[in-house]
Parts: sequence; structure tokens; C-alpha cells
Amino acid sequence: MPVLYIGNKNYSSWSLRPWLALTWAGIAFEERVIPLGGPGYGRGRIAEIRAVSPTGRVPALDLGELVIWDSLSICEWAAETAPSAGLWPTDAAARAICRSVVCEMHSGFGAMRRDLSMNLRRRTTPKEWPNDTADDLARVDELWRATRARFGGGGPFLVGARTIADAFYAPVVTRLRTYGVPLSPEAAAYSAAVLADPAFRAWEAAAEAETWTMPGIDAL
Ligand SMILES: N[C@@H](CCC(=O)N[C@@H](CS)C(=O)NCC(=O)O)C(=O)O
Repeated sequence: MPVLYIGNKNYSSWSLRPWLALTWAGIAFEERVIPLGGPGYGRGRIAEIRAVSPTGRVPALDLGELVIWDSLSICEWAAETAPSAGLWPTDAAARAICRSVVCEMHSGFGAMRRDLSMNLRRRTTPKEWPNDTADDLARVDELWRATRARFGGGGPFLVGARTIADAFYAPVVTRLRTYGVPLSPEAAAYSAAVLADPAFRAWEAAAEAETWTMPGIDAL
């Protein structure tokens, strides 16, 4: 059975994405959590992770004959392994937009990721963000509104039904909740749909039960 190596569920945003995609696709897998933090963290030098992932980072999916690293590659493998699961939309235009918004997340939003670390258990009050972070947050709201307005007629997710795009923005939904970021009504409705998803709720319950803490992130 494939083994998905992930970080702490409270903190590891990159791990949540393929975990959702595999779960939504109904692919059986075993998960193994490796705690983040400690010596080598942030440099891909945690020894326990380096033993299972060539980058020293999670997520990594061990298929026995090969290891797939990187959140997006694992989601792509899930889409190819379970083509009928609809992890990418069948409509070509919706699929192209899903890939655009996934790539935008995978390669961008650096300021938001710097200032609003994923921390599922935490709640803070709204505050003023640096300009680059505020720009990222405004772009997220705009991206969700525009995608839903054009493609979201068939359901509550970005292009209606759940896709890899929703897996990629699920950690962002939790960040906006953690840090009390004000949302447009459309973005708030989209967030509520993600937060109500049964697979997401299972991950969240496990995160709440974890006892590891990363004090640096809790101080942000
Ligand atoms: N581009 C990678 C990023 C993976 C990543 O940065 N993972 C973090 C945890 S969320 C990690 O393993 N950090 C350990 C380290 O940096 O030492 C992906 O999409 O999978």
C-alpha cells in the first residue's frame, strides 16, 4: 500500500494538500507523521525526513518501487491513478483554470505564507499586514470570487465539485480563519464549504489531538 509521509497535521500545509487529494480519490494509503521542527528544520535537513524524501521535505509518497516527492506531483499521481474521481475537471476550460490557480499557489503567495503560517488550532484577532501580505490576501479573495463566478455553478467548490484546486487552497482557508482575515461574502461561503468537507474535518480533528507544538509559529 502507498505510504504518505507527512508533517504535523496542525502545521504542515503542504502535507494537507495531497492527503486530501488521495482521500477524495478513494485511494487507500498509509500515513506516517514525522514531526517538523528541531535540528535541521527549514533547511530540508531533518534526518528522519531525509531518510524517506530526497528533498528532506514532506509530503513524500512511497510506492515501494519509487518515491514521489512534492505536493503537486502526488496530487497528479492521484488524478492519474483514479481518473474517474474528478480530481481535475473534465471541462477543458475549467481544467486549465484549476491548473492556473494551483500553480499560482504552488509557486507564489510567499508573503502570505511568511506571515500567516498554517496553525489549525490557533485563532487570533485581525491585524494590519505588510503591503505585500495584504496584496496576497486580496488576490486570494479575488481569485476565489472570479473562479467561482465563472465555473462554480455546479457546487460550492472553486469549479463546482471538489478538485485539486480545492486541496491546494484548503490550507489557505484555514490560515484566513486562524488570523481572522475579513472575507467577501463569496469567499466566506467558499471557505465554509471547505471547512465542512468530511475529509478536511477528519484531518482537523487529528490536528487538534496532536500534542506537538512549534512555539515560533504560535508567536506569529
Ligand atoms: N514544494 C514542496 C514544499 C514542501 C515543504 O516545504 N514541506 C515542509 C513542511 S510543510 C517541510 O518538509 N519542511 C521541512 C524543512 O524545511 O526542513 C511541496 O509542494 O511539497
